Amino acid sequence: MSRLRTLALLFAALLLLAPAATAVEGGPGAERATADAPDHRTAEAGNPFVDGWYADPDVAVYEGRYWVFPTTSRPYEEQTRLDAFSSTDLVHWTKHERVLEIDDIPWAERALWAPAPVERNGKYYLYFAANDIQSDDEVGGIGVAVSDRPEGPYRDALGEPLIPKFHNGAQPIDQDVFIDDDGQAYMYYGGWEHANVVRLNPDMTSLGTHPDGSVFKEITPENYVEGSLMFKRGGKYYLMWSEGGWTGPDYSVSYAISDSPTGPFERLDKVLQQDPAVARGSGHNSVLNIPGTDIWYIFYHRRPLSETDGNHRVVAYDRMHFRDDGTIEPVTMRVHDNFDDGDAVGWRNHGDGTWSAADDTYTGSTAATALSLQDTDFSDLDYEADVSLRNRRGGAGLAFRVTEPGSGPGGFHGYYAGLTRDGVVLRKEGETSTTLATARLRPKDTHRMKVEAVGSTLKVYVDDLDEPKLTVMDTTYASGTNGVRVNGPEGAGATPTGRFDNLAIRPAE
Ligand code: FUB
Repeated sequence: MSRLRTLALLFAALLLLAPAATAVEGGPGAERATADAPDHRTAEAGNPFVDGWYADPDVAVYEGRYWVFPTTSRPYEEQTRLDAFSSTDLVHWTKHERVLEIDDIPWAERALWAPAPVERNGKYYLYFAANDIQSDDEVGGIGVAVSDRPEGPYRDALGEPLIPKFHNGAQPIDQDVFIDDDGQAYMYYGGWEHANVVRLNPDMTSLGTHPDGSVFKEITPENYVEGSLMFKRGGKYYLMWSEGGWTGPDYSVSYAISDSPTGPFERLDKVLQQDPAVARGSGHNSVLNIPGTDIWYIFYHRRPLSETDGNHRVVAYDRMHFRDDGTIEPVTMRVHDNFDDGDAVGWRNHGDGTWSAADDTYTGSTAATALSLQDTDFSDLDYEADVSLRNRRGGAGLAFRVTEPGSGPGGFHGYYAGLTRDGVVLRKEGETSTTLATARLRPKDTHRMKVEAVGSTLKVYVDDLDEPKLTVMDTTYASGTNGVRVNGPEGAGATPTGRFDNLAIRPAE
C-alpha cells in the first residue's frame, strides 16, 4: 500500500515533467515509457472510479494527464452540462465541473451527449451531440466546441451543428474522432443502427471528402446500434461499438478489425457485456492506451445491479488484453477496492456505525453492528481482503451471500467470517445468529482473510491461503451481495473498529 502510493506519486511526478503527450499508438512489443506506468488489473481503488451518474466516457491523454469526458446521465431535459475528470495515475481523480454548458451552444437545448475529446495544434476540441433529433426537421445533431485548455471552458466553434441531418440512416450522435498517423482525422458516428465515417479537414471544424468524392461513408457492421469508437494497434484499425438497448441489461460492446480506417469492418466478437454478479448494461466504451506501452484499458458505463432507472449509469474501467493474433480477449469486470483514492464510492452502509475511507484503508466503527456492502450478487465466490480488528473488541470481517440488510440480530441474512479477540469465527446470520465454526489464531495487526464459497462448501482462510482454518457445509444461503462488517458485544467498553484493505471478489474457479 504505502509502496504502491510511493510508486504512484513517483509516476505522477515523471508525468508532470514529461513533454506534452497525446495518445500514441501502442502495439505488440511496445516498450514501456516507465516501469511505473499505470499497470493495474482494473480500477484497483474501485469501480465506479468517480461518484455520480455518468455515461459514455471518452478518454484523452493531455500533457501527462489522463482525461475522461462523460455524458451527465440525467433525464434529457437536464442534460445541459458536461463535467470532466482527470488523473495522473488512474486512481486519484480531479473533477472539472461544467467544462461545456448548453447555454454556450446557441442551437442546443437538451440531451448533451457523448463528448469526444481530441487535441490538435495546441487546441482542444470536444465533439458532442445535442437535442437527440428524431428527423431532419429538428435542429440538433453533432457539434464541436473548442478550448485553449483541456479543462475548458469549451465554446461552440460553429454556431450551428457540424452534422445536422441523418445520412445513410444514421442519427447524428455518438461521435468519436481519430487522427491517423498520416495526420488525417476521421469521425466515426451514428445511432439508430447505422454508422458512418467522415473525414475532418485540418481545421477540425469542417468535413472533408473521401477519395471517391463522398462525404458520408456508411460502415455499419453487423449488430451495430450506436457508440462507435476507433483506435489503432499494430497497424490495424479497431472499430468498437455498442449493441442492445442502453436502458436494458444486454447493452454490450463488440468489435471489428480492418486494414483501413474506412473499413470494411466485419464483426468479430463481443468484448464486454453484463455480468449478473457485478453490473448490467455495460457499454458505450472508449479505449485508453498508456503512451509508449502496450497497456490498454477499456472505459465504459454500466448500471449497478440494484438500479433500474435507465439513467442510473456509472463509469468504470477495466484492463483490456490482446491475444497474439491481435484479437481482443473478453473483458472481465473485476471487483477490487484498495481505498487508495480516499473514497468508498459504490459502497452502501447499513446498521449503526461510521465508515470512512482514509489513509488508504476503509474503517468501520460501531458499538452495535455496522455493515458496508458492495452492489454485487455472487453465488460461488472467492473473496479476499486484509482485515484488522483494531482494539480486539467485538469483531470485524467479511460478509458474503448477504440479503435483507437491516434484518435479524446480526443485521442481515447471510454468512460472516470475522476476526474476534481470540481467533476467527464463521457465522450464519438470519432470524437467529448461529456460530458454524471457530478457530484460534495467533494475534496479528492485520490478517489476510479469504472466503471460498462453492455451493454449500464454505471455507475460511486466514494468512495461510492454501490451508483453510474453517470448513463448513451449509445450504442456507446460495447467493447475495458482499461486504464488510464490524460488530460490537454489548458492554465491551471500547468501540470496536475494523479496518479493511486490498479487497477483491471474483467467481470461484
Ligand atoms: O447517454 C446518452 C445515450 O445513451 C448515448 O448517446 C448512447 O450511446 C447511450 O449510451
